[in-house]
Amino acid sequence: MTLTTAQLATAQVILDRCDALATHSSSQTGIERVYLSPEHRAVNELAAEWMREAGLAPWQDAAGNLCGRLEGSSPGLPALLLGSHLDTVPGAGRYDGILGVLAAIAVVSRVPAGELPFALEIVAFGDEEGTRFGATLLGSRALAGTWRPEWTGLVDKDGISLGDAATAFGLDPDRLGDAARDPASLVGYLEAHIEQGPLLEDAGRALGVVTSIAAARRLLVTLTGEARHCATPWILRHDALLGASEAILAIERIARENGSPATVGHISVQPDAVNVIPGTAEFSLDLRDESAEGRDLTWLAILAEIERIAADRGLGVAVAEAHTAPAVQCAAELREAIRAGIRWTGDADPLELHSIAGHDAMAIAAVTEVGMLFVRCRGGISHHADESVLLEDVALAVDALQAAVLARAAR
Ligand code: HGY
Ligand code: MN
Ligand code: MN
Ligand code: MN
Repeated sequence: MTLTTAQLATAQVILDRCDALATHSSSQTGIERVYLSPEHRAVNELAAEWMREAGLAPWQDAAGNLCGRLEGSSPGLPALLLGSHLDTVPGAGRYDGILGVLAAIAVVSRVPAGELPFALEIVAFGDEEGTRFGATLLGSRALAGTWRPEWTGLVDKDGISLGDAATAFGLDPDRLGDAARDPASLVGYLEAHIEQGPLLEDAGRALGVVTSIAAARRLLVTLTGEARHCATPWILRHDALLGASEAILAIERIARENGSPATVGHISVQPDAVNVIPGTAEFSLDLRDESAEGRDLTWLAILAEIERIAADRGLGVAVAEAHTAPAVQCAAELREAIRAGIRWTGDADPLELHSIAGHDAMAIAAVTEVGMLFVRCRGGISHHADESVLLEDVALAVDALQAAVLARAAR
């Protein structure tokens, strides 16, 4: 499909907006924007402005998600949600989540009010990444009605509680769960997102249909030995960091054998001094698999190996669960709508992909059907400043998302 100047201009607006959002960062060395921060407020204001330009009257929901609604053929019809997230990991790129929100705004600005048999609602979620308070998908879980009141007691690395951050943001910490939507008010949820993997690029495709999202589990493992002077003989040492090092290599081996992606992205030791044997070592484990059963079997094998290593080294083991999410299947009907959308852009046989990355769609699946469109990103690189997308792919993504909405409307 040859793209017109107008299609490319739409995509250029989206890329320019991604650049504008990227300036709202709490860090000077890369983008970082967390839930309920001043940067969160700033990007909501900016995106609200763009929603107004698209003819919407945006509002912020009880959890700090930014929403905008276009009525369908009569006022008050159930809504098809289009969205993704505006928060980022530390050292983020410009497109993870953000591209999906801006593509949704572009689609809604092309659709006349009163045209569709459902309303269209854009949602820009305030928390998907979960990097500030440890629990993840907070914005989307609030909308899905799975908010837990005890989350207001979670604290960030500066000791600020989620409740206090919500108050500073202008929200009522006791009413964050009021963002919940009635399932009867929803038709479904469509999310466009960069692939965050190399499969589309390898296949020479711009877009793909997501089939399912991986089951995930996040754990914190603490090994406890004895902090001692570095003059201590080997035979008397119980070095928690050596145990953790062996455990982490075992995690790699077991996870590779089982085909379950596993990442240890955080480690800390105590007392954390050059001339003291580490007495405790704490590390995170993010474990994923196409099925919850596969994920849990991998974890049981990992845990057995950690316990063996700890016993050999005379270490204690403690495990805390931080997050568990089941695998989510994209709804057949919305997969078909996305497939029709991609076909409309000229790809007769769209590639289907399983998502190892987590998405707001995982949380939204608790309240309505979900479907996802993946957009090629260079080298599959994400969660890094080098995230990059092609102008042409962004133009195709907007067309495909719009065509998917129309396909769902025509059902
Ligand atoms: O962790 C994830 O997969 C997502 O990018 N938040
Ligand atoms: Mn991410
Ligand atoms: Mn994302
Ligand atoms: Mn000494």
